[in-house]
Amino acid sequence: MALTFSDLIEQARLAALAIKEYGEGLINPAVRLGITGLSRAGKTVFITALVHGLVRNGRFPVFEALSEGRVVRARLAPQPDDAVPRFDYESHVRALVADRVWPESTRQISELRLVIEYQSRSGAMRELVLDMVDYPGEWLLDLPLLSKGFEVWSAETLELSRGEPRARLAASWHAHLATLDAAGPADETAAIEAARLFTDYLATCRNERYAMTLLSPGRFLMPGDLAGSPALTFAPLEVPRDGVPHDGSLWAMMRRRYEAYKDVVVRPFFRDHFARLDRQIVLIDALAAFNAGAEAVRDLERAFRSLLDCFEIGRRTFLSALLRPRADRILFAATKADHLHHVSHDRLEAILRRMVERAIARADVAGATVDVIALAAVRATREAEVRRGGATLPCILGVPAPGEHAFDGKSFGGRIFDGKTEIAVFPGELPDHPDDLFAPGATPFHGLATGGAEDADFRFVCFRPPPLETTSDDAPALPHIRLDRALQFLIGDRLT
Ligand SMILES: Nc1nc2c(ncn2[C@@H]2O[C@H](COP(=O)(O)OP(=O)(O)OP(=O)(O)O)[C@@H](O)[C@H]2O)c(=O)[nH]1
Ligand SMILES: [Mg+2]
Repeated sequence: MALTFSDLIEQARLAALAIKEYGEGLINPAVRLGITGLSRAGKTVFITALVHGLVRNGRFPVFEALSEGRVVRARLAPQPDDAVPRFDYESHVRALVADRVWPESTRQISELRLVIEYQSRSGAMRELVLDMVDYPGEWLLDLPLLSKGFEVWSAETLELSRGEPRARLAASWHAHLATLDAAGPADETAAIEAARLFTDYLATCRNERYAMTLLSPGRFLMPGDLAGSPALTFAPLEVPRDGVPHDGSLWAMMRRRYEAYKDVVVRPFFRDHFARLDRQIVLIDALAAFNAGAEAVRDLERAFRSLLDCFEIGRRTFLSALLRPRADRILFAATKADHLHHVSHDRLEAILRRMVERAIARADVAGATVDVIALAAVRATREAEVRRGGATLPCILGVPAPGEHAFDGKSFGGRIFDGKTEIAVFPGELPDHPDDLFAPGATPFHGLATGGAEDADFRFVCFRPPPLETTSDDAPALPHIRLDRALQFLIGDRLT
């Protein structure tokens, strides 16, 4: 692909950043940990639980530096970028631990720096600086736009919107689109209406019943400080993939805004937060997709493919290759594993491995160490065996969040949970063979998108965060599943 002027400027900026950080890194060894994940994947909870565990000496037996007693302390420190808000760790911990509610959806980018004081295996006292960034997951799917012009993006978005279940949800937007003349004069009212209907379509696709993930542009769903801005007033048009618009046409206007969106919103986000990572954890909530159905699972896979292609683009920039080692460890993590009995954790891992296997194959070639795990940053459930009709079902016990619907086995009752009562749930069994899930047109199970809740094979309920546990040395800690293994993989080697 030929380099455009914007690409060259971008590379020059990356060069300047890399040189600055290289100098800083000599004084203060830092690890920039990328916490990547789509909306609701569990990024904010992951960062909060990880920091809480490190600062409060949580129960992390697999995290060697801590279990060997070499971590002296971990403390929060002022972050490196003055222009980015601080991650509101204290409020998130208060919500999780004191109020036992989950943090709200993230609306803005934020950053947090943690300093781990530790003793190396040779006995020397050292510090490791860990920088983490949190952001709204919706924005992640803007990254694939960088390599696409308006016409290709329009064609792909329209093609996707013609498959089920999206076609049903796109009816109003499609009807309006049919009235537009792309080559006709630029019409602001038509552009506003098209953007509004297109945004409505994206929002409906995201609804938990359909749980579609491949939804861009990200700021349409989570505008941040751009709400109402003209940069968001565009929508796909029915135009040829390789066509060029006439000046003054609706097409030319939409194309200009699309490019402005990439320049003003997407490129800076990519530059500042993705092209400079040392380690990466990619969080994937496969269970929400299972609730919705097989089409949602395939959509999630498509979204990750297009995303992981972008990381390839990021890596190839010449200075990140020369001056700054790219992320040399990548962990793919299926989150919220506490929604399943542990007998299903291997299946969840196998499904995730199948979803990202192309990316894994490439990363192996490029020399990065890659692993896949199923984890729960915060474990909200316990396990139980429940006998029903002579059979023993592997169930989980937890307190459903207030407002969740009560159900019995597969049929929903009208009752709404009060947020206090503990229930036992058999969440369903994940498929044994991940390949069955991804074959086009396969319907290996039923989800909410195609029928009523009574017919759904899975129903992963939102449980309230758990009360604190007490560790062996009487410190209160948040329960988790394999958070320590994730930590060991991500930074264990930097604390030896
Ligand atoms: N049981 C359980 N639920 C979790 C866990 N992590 C996240 N969740 C659930 O998933 C929801 C989303 O988690 P967040 O951490 O806010 O997700 P996010 O990736 O920051 O989402 P955005 O801010 O929208 O991008 C939470 O409100 C919880 O309901 C976990 O470890 N266990
Ligand atoms: Mg968040």
